[in-house]
Amino acid sequence: MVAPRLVLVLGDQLSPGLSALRAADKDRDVIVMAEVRDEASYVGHHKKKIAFIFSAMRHFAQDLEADGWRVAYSRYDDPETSRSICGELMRRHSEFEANGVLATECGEWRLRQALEACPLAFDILPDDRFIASTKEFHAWAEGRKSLRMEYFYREMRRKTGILMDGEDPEGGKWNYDSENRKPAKQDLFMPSPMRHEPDAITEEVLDLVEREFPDNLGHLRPFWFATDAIAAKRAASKFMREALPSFGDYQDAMLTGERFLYHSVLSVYLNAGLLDPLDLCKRAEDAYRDGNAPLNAVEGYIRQILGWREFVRGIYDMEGPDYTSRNHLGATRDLPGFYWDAETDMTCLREAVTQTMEEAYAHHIQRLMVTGNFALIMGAEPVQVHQWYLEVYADAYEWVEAPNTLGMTQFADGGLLGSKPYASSGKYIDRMSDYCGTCAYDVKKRSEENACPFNSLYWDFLDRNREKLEGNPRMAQMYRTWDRMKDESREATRGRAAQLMQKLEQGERV
Ligand code: FAD
Ligand code: DLZ
Ligand code: SF4
Repeated sequence: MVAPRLVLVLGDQLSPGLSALRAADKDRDVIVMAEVRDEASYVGHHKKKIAFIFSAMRHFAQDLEADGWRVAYSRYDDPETSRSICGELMRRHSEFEANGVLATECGEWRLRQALEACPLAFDILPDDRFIASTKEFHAWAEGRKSLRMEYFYREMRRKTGILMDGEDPEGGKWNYDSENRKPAKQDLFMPSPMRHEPDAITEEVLDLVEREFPDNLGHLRPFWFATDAIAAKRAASKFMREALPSFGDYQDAMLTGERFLYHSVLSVYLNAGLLDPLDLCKRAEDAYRDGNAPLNAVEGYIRQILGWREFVRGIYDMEGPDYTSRNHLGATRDLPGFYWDAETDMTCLREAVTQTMEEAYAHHIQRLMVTGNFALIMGAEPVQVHQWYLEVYADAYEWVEAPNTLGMTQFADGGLLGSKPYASSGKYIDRMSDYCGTCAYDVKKRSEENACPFNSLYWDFLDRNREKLEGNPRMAQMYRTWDRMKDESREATRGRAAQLMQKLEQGERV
C-alpha cells in the first residue's frame, strides 16, 4: 500500500477548493485539522474569535468526512493533542506512517516560520483563494516609487473584468468615493446582519471556550456568527439584498447604538475561507446590473475587497516578518486601560470599545477614525496597538490586520500603505457621527477643561512629529494652520495635551 500524505487544513483555510485539497488524493491521503494551544494563545484572542474558529473547523471537518475524506481531527481538550501545528503533524505522521505533508501556504509569517522549522517533508502550495497571487503583487510593486491602492485596484478591475465597460470603468469613473460620505440618521431603515442560532456543535465549543479560556477578553454570548459555508452564504445574501444598496452612502457614518449600519459583517467568514472574495464581488456586480443597487454602493463595496483586501495582503507578504516591529514615528506610550474596559467619558471611544468587546466587531471607520486615530495622536506604541487589534476582532489575522493597523492607522511603516497619517481632530467624528452630542466633552473646544481630547492631541501630534511629517505635501496645509495660530493658543493646546497625557499615564479617567 502507498503511504498516505498528510493534508494540513488550518483554521482560516476552511474552503473546499483549497489548493492542498485540490492536490490531495481522497482515497489515500489523510486530512489533519487541529485545535492547538499555540494558535489559540499567540495573542489573547477574543472569546468569540476562538469559538468561531473552533466551531467552523469542526463543521468543516464534518463536511469533509461526509464528502468521503479521511480526517484526523484533534480537539483542544483531548489530552493527546500537542501544543502546536508542527507537534500535531509529527504525531499524525507516525500514527499514519505518512509520507510528507501537503499544505497551502499559511497567511501569517509566524506560522510560516514555525512550519519551516518543522522536521517533516512539506509540499507547500500557493494560497490561490486571493484574486492576485503574491507573485503578481510583487511584479506590480517592483520599481514603483510609491504603492497606491487605487492603481493596484484598477489593475484588479481590468484583470477580472468586474465593473468594466470594455476597456473603461463602468459609469466612466474608477472610484465613486466622493458620493460616499453621508452622515447617517437614527430614523433610517437599519438592516442587521443575519444572526444564527448556535447548533449542538457550536454549543459544545462555547462550553469549551468558557472552560478553557475564562480570562480571555470579550463576551462569549450571545454568539450568533455563522459557522459553516451555507449559513455564511445566507448572511451574504441578506447583506446584498438589504444593506448593499446604501453601503456607499453611509460607508463612513457612525451612529450611537448602531453597531453595523450598512456594513456587511462578512470579513469574519471571508477570512476563514467560508466565503470567496471573487464570488462576493460578482454578486455585488450582479446586484448593480440587475438594478438592485446603485453604482456608488457597489463600486465602494467591491473596492474594499478587490482593492484594499488584496492590496494589504500583498504588502504584508512583500514586507516580511519584521513589518510588525516598525515604528516610524518612535511612539512609546502605553495603550490606555479603556481600550479594554470602555471606562472613558469619550462617547466615541466608549461606543467603539463596548461593541468591540461584546461583538468582536467594529466597522472600518470606528477602527480607523476612533480607536486607531486616538492611539496615533496620543503616541501609543504601534506594537501594542497591533496586538490589541489582533486580539479583539473575530476577523483578525496578521496578514490583514497588521498593514491596516501599523500602516494605515499608525503610520508606523512611514507611508508605505497610506500617503499621510490618518490623524484627525474631533471635527471629523462630529461630522460623521452623532456621538459628540451626548459626550461629556465639547468638540468645539481645544484647550479648555472640557475640550474634546482629540482636538489638542491632534495638534500636539503634528507639533511633536513635525520633523518627520512637515515635508509631506499632504500635511503642509495643516502645518500652515498651526503656524498661523497665536502663540498663546498653541501653548494652551500643548498644555491641554500634556495634561491629558499625564492623566492617561497615571491611569486616571479621561
Ligand atoms: P465592510 O465594510 O462590509 O467591507 C466589505 C469587505 O471589504 C470586508 O468584509 C473586508 O473583507 C473588506 N475590507 C474592507 N476594508 C478593508 C481593509 N482596509 N483591509 C482589508 N479588507 C478590507 N479587516 C479584516 O478583515 N481583519 C482585520 O484584522 C482588520 N483589522 C483592521 C484594523 C484596523 C486598524 C483597521 C483600520 C481596519 C482593519 N480591517 C481589518 C479592515 C476593515 O475595517 C474590516 O475589514 C471591516 O471593518 C470588516 O467589516 P465588514 O465585513 O462589515 O466590512
Ligand atoms: C486563529 C486560530 C486559532 C485561535 N486557533 C487555531 C487552531 O487551533 N488551529 C488552527 O489550525 N488554526 C487556528 N487559528 C488560525 C491560525 O492561527 C491561522 O491559520 C494562522 O494564523 C495562519 O494565518
Ligand atoms: Fe469623541 Fe470628542 Fe466627539 Fe466626545 S466630543 S464623542 S471625545 S470626538
